[in-house]
Amino acid sequence: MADKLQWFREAKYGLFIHWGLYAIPGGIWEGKSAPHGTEWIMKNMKIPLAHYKKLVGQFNPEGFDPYFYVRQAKKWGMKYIVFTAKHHDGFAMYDTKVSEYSIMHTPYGKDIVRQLADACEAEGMTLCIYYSQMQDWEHPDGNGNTWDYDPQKQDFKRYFYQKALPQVRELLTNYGKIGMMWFDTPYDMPLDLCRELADEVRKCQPDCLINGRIGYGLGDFREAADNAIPVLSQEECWESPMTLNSSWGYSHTDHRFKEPAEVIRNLVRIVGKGGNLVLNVGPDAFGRIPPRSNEILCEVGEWLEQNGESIFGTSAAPNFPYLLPWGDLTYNDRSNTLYLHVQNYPSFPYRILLTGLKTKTLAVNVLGEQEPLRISQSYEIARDEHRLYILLPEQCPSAVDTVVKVQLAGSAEAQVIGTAKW
Ligand code: H79
Repeated sequence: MADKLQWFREAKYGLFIHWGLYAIPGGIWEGKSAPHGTEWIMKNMKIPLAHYKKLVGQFNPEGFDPYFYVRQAKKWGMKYIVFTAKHHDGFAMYDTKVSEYSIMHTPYGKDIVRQLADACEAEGMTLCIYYSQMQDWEHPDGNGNTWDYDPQKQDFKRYFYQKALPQVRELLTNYGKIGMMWFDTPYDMPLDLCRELADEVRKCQPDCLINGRIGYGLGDFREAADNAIPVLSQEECWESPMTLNSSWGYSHTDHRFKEPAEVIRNLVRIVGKGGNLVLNVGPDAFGRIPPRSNEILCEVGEWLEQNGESIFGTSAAPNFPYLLPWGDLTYNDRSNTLYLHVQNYPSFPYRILLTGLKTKTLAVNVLGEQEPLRISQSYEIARDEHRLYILLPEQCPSAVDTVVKVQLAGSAEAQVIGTAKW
C-alpha cells in the first residue's frame, strides 16, 4: 500500500490562509481594538451574534483571485494550502446546504472553496481544509458562545449532527481530492464523536490526512502548539502552524511582522527536526494579501530557490549533543548529507565547530559552490569527543543562512552524551 503520508512528509512548507468575516473588522470593533487573534474578535468582545451577523451583508471581496494565491504559494516555495472553510465564528466560506450562515448569502455570493479547489487542481497544488469542529459561535449548540446562548441548555450532539458532521461531509464530497482535514481546538470533545468525525473523513476520502487536533491521537500526525517548535527532532511526521505577525486573521493594527530571516530560520529549525511549517497569511476584506506578508514570503521563496536542496528531500536530523551557536542542521538520510545552516557567521578565523559527529566526512562545500572547504575532523580519545571544524570563506555568502553541505561516508551518527557516567 502506498504511504498516504508521503506527500506530506516531502512537502515541508505549506500556506495557511485564515479568511472569514473577521477580516472586515480586522481587530477593531466600535472603535475598540483587539489586535491579536482578530479571528477571535466575536468571542473576545462578546459581540452579540445579531451584530456580528451584519458583517454578512458587508462581505464583498471583489479583489479575491484564487489563481494569484496559488501561484504566489508556488513562487514562495510552498507545497500545500490550508484554507479556513469554517473558523470558530461558524461562518462557512463555501456553499453549504446545511446552514444559511455562509458566503452564499453575502453580496459576493461565490463559493471560495470552489474557486480555490479549481485553481489548486489547475496548478497542481494540494488543497487542505481547516474546519473548526467543536467551537461554533453561531450554532445554539456549538461550543464557545456563552453570551448569546445559555451553556446549560446546549446539546453539543445536536450541533455535531446538524452542522459539523454534514459540513465536513460536504467539504469532502463536493470539492474533489482534499489533501488533509485540519481540525482545531477539540478541547474536551467526547472521544466517540471525535472517532465518528475521523471515520467520516476516512469514509469520504480514505487518502485524506487528518491533523492531530482531531484529538485523542486519532489523526495521522501530531500538530505542534500554535507558533511553537518542539525541542527534539523526531522521525514521525509533525507540523508547526505559524503566523507572520501575532494574528491569524487580517489585522488593521498589527504591523509587527517577522523578518524574512526569522521565517527562514524557523523553517530550517522545523524541517531539521522532521516537521513541516504551515505559515499563515490573513487576507483583507477585499481579498488581498497584505503587501508586507507578500514581501516576506517572496524573500523566503528566493532563499529557497537557491537553497531548496537543504530543505526538500530531507528528513529528521539526528539530535546532536550541544546547541549550535552558529545555527542549525538539516539532513538528507538518502544521500547521507548534512546541511549546516550558518546563521551567525563567525569572524576571523571564520571557523565553525560541530561536536559529536561520529560519521566520517568526505567532502564539504558551500551549497551551490564547487570550491571545497578546509576541514579538520578528529576524535580525542581520552575525552571521548568527536570534533569537526570547518573553515568558511572569508566573505559571508548569506548573512541570513549560509548552507554548508557536508557529504558523509554513511548515515549520520551523533554522539549521545550524558552526565551519568562522568
Ligand atoms: O486558527 C488559529 C487560532 O485562531 C486557533 N488556532 C490557530 C491555527 C486558536 N484557537 N484557539 N487558540 C488558537 C488558542 C486561544 C488563544 C486565545 Fe486569544 C487567547 C483566545 C483568546 C485569548 C489569542 C489572543 C487569540 C485571541 C486573543
